[in-house]
Amino acid sequence: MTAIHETATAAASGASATERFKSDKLAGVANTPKERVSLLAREVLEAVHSTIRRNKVTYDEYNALKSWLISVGEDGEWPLFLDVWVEHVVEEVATEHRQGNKGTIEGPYYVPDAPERGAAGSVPMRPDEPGTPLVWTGRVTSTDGTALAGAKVELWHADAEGFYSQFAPGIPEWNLRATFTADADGKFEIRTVRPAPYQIPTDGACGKLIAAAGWHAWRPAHLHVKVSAPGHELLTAQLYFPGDEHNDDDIASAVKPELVLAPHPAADGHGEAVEYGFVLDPEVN
Ligand code: MBD
Ligand code: FE
Repeated sequence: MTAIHETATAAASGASATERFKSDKLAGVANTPKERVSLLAREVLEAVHSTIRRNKVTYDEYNALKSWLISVGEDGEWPLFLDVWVEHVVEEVATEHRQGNKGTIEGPYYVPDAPERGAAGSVPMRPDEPGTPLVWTGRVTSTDGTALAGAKVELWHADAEGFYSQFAPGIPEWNLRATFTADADGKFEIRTVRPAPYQIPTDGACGKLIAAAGWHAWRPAHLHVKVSAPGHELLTAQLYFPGDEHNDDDIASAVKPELVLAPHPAADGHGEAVEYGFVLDPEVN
């Protein structure tokens, strides 16, 4: 299509994602006992060893793996690889105690501090932003039903061609990214456009694995959100659209039935409207 898409390479998106994933993440595990590090590292290695033994992995296969792992780093695709094939289980374990909203994985393309839009407004978009207009109304409550006035709803999503601002080149900064603040009743109203199904980059190391294994590279169309309120657990989720052919075979295994929206034609005949609210779990101290 345009030059924008010719330059939206895996290496470019990967480099941005790697750059944005700050190295200070190690601070959070500074007090981890050696015993736990040893246990986790040993179990992962044992799983690799047993795969090699069971399947009689050859030197050619070992060398291909080694070369491929090197290229994951060179292409900046560790964030993509981990978020697509590992994060969903971490999310499952981290949130299994919750009574409130289901969440799902964050993925590689969140950027904090998106422009503020108050309780109601339009996300930043280009004047000719392609895609069906979508008006989304909802309410943020605690598990006991109380409205969470002032709750933050951070939204980010791909455009109608599957590209994320700040990661694909040629898209204005903050395009389709915004922060909303729930009103006194916990309510918000978001105007955006429907995103497209998303194909993860196929020209880098992750794409090589997908092609070599005969998998597909698709995620269903999705809206990403982080919903937060004082005294409550941060909810990271994605919302999906009914009937998307990839809802049942998301490459990132991140779809849950509770996260599928039910949009309907807007009353003014212009695009679609949808209602979806969030229930946050109080923090346990
Ligand atoms: C995405 O947009 C995404 O949400 C995930 C989880 C992985 C790759 C791209
Ligand atoms: Fe995404």
